[in-house]
Amino acid sequence: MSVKEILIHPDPHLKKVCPVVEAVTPEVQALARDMLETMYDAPGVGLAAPQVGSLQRVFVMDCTAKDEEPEPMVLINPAIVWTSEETSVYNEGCLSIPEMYEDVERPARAVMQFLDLQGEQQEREFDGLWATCAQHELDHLNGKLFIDYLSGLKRSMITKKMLKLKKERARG
Ligand code: K1U
Ligand code: ZN
Repeated sequence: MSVKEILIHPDPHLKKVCPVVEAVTPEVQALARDMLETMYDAPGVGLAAPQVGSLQRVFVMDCTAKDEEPEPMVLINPAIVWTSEETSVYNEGCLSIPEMYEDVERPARAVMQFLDLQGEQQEREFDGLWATCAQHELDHLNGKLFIDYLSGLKRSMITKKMLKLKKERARG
């Protein structure tokens, strides 16, 4: 297992739609395990494959609180099959847009179907941070970032800040 580099916005990988995973191979399983290690190391509550430069339809998440037993989840080919009419607003962050947090409104609850790490079909209902995070991660697999829900002005201000951060990091 290894911790992978997390790509920072703007990056072409973060704008691509990830194709469906045809088979849950040992390579896909290894990617998912590396993504969990990278997510916990960051630390974050979710991570999608394009954020580590892999255009696979895979994300991982664990939204348990610090005092709870960890619940690492791997979702392959996730699809939303139901969302609540009720919405919730969460001050979202993104590991590809460090230190920027903005309110985003999304359905408060969502049911997703997906394949787990063993390739078994699963269906789960998410609420609270789990629902927000699952929708944020699914957006990543469709080339969408949380800043795409903001005004053009806010989005371009954040993008400029990220370009500056990337330049500083490249200089070392
Ligand atoms: O997709 C990502 O970039 C991960 C992102 C997920 C997310 C967070 C909040 C709302 C929606 C989606 C993060 O994990 S940002 C970091 C974060 O929220 C966090 C970090 C440490 C402890 C707890 C939360
Ligand atoms: Zn993100």
